[in-house]
Amino acid sequence: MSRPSALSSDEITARLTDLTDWDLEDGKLHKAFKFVNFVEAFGFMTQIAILAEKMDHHPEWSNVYNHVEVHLTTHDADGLTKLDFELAAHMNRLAP
Ligand code: H2B
Repeated sequence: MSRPSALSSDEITARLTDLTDWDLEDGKLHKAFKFVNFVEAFGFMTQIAILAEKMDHHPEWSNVYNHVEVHLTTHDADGLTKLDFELAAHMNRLAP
């Protein structure tokens, strides 16, 4: 399957404006989610894990109790691609 190529910094800046509460950290898309408790946080991660596997595009993330911190990048492209923005949009959609 062909993989998308890395976006330019102009494209990244433009796409970031449509993405609520995400920023860039070390060149990766970054957001810190907070949920009411661990079950909500882990439920979110479970839904995203199923989507990520379908997309064949996987997040870098960590969970501590009700916090989920996410970094998105496309390792194959050595940068950000449209897949990172698609996965970020799914996360915004599924987080309460
Ligand atoms: N996820 C992310 N975030 N970046 C990738 O480059 C990537 C991936 N590549 N998931 C996929 C898997 C690749 O390794 C497989 C072989 O398609």
